[in-house]
Amino acid sequence: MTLIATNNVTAIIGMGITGQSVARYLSEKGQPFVWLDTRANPAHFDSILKAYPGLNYELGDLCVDTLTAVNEIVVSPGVSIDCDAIKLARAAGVSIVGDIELFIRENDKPLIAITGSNAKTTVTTLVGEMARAAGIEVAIGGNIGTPALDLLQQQDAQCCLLELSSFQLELIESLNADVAALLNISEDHMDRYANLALYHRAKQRVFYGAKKVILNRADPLTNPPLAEGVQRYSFALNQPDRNEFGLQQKANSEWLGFEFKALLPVSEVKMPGRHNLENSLAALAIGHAAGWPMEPMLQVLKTFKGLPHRCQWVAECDGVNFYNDSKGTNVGATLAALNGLQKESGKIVLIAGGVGKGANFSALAKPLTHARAVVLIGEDAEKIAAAVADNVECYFCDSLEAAVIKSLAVAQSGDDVLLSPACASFDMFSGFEDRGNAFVQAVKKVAA
Ligand code: UMA
Ligand code: ADP
Repeated sequence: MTLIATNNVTAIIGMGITGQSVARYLSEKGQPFVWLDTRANPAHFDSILKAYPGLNYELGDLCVDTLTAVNEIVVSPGVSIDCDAIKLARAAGVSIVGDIELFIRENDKPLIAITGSNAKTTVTTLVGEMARAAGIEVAIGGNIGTPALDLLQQQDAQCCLLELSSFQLELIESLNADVAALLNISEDHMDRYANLALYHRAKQRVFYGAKKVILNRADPLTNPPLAEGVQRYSFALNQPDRNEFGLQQKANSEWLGFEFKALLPVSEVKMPGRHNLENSLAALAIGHAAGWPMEPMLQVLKTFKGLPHRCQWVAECDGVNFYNDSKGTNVGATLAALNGLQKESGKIVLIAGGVGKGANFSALAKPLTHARAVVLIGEDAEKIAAAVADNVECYFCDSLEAAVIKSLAVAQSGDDVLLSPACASFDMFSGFEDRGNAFVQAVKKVAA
């Protein structure tokens, strides 16, 4: 069915959880809308029709006449704005925004915004735990799962915490966050961006209008544009200086520190891997910038074990430890996991492969020189092999279960087997959780 929208109507594109939150929000405001989805049969269509009797909707190719006739288009993050219909609407003066822009217009609470190519969900969760430990009621949403507009319902919240993707940041005019953090930048979503510079530009939008900024001083691409009166804090694994979080030596051991003060021995941080020390420092920097007390934040680091599917220890078999890093869906994440788990004795057998999203895998070659082997699965297995085979032994397997068996066969006692695919999972699984669960099952089978 095609219904042409009229003026003073908002268009929503996408019937996923973002689109549904926008529809709820506009309905409450009494704002009429037309709802579009480019799929012929979107997943939640039947329940949407039930919830909105008489809905004005369009399925299939976006209709230029509809999009140029509305006042504003709210585009879901998974929908690219680089298409003719949206471009023509913009040229015709129609406002193109995302759900986060609608959220910013309404939100009157302090806002913390976190982005980066990797570690967003870990750091956002950690910061949320730190807020609670400091006695602050916090509403958490965005890319982490709860759509931002739903946070407006959490009236008791004293502060809002958003994890933001580049897709969401693209559609924001000015975020004006009280604290904005850019954790790291490495290639991701290269099937949606023509080059790294465009992706980087989208990520930098987290800093627009920010009062306090957090950057990673080991990653120059996280440097915010210069602006007067903006308080800067940084984190990295080196020795901290003024306004810096980092690692320092105290009594022959390594400590997390701020400026010249040692805060917590590294040995007391519960999350595994050196990259999680970076994440701990980033979270402390964000909490400190938000004005929260240090002591309860440090207590959280002593108990927070990290999230499932992120460098999670699974089991040990014949002296070989298995780690599930199924959420390692790009090259930067896999590099962090490889470096993070590296130890003095024992080598890593890496299981990688899947849907590469147009990535260049060559950055994996050098660190894999130190690995025992790479076991490859999925659509882009050959592509990864082409990039790394000169540096490390490569094996190909038809399934993740076969890859686990092969990994155990090539590993030696003291080695680690790491599933960190550097790829999305959709060629073989319904998502990274499904892939991680399949890995855990296969490991438990060989370890039984
Ligand atoms: N759709 C189209 N045309 C397209 C693509 C999608 O019409 O070209 C429709 C689909 O048919 C579907 C709807 O859009 O009906 C889905 O919208 P969506 O892809 O924007 O997904 P949502 O369900 O709204 O979830 C989004 C984020 N998804 C993406 O960015 C792809 C979720 O992040 C986020 O949790 C949620 O909003 C709440 O903010 C997920 C994600 O994969 C976890 N994010 C990427 C990542 O982390 O790498 C960026
Ligand atoms: P995101 O939400 O950005 O995808 P997650 O917290 O879910 O981030 O972690 C995703 C993956 O990023 C992990 O599985 C791990 O491989 C990698 N990772 C974790 N910490 C870091 C870090 N500090 N730098 C780079 N990669 C990291």
